[in-house]
Amino acid sequence: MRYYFDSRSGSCRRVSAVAKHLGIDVEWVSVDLLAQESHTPEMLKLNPNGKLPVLVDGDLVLWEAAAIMIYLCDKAGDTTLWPEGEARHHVTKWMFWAAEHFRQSAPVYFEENFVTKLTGAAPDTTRVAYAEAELRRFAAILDAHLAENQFAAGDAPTLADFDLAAPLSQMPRSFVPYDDYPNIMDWYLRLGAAIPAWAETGAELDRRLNQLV
Ligand SMILES: N[C@@H](CCC(=O)N[C@@H](CS)C(=O)NCC(=O)O)C(=O)O
Repeated sequence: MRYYFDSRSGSCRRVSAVAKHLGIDVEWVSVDLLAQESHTPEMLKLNPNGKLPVLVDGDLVLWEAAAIMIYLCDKAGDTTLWPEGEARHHVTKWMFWAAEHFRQSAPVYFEENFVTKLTGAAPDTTRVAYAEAELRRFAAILDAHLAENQFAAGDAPTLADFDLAAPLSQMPRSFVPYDDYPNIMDWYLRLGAAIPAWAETGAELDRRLNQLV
């Protein structure tokens, strides 16, 4: 299996953490997103979106981090991160909710508060104000849920936690105000403590992005 990734990406972090945590033997192929390497003709053949992560296993080519995470769990026969039965429906509920709602605001903050610093462009404050309204609407829901639950789908971490936690990876640079939500902040630390691969991939992401500024 070949896994194309950039360790500075929160989307790739989700897959990298699963591969490391489950000890799956993949060929790690580093792609430089800032050098536009995900848009070469070869990479666009694998993923026409020009995005990472991408996984290739024989004839199967997968993009979308969530699809790849599920594939890796199935391949490894894992039922901890990807539990069976009713629990799986709660995991997929939070995974879809993360993609459709909770994760939507973070890229706006990243682009306006970090990428503009690298390019010298002026931040678009109207865009950030809209992202903030959306963020606050959905963060309050996750925060209330985590007041009653250790992890998104119960007492142990699952793929849903990786999908929900990924946007917090860029918090030191994007300044999304997740720290107004104490249960979210506590859960994020709990996830890193429960899954060392989550903490390790976060440290590597920070190390490499801090080199840019
Ligand atoms: N929905 C996709 C998002 C992937 C994504 O946005 N990847 C970013 C890095 S975090 C990327 O490759 N951006 C490069 C580009 O758009 O050119 C997933 O979950 O895999």
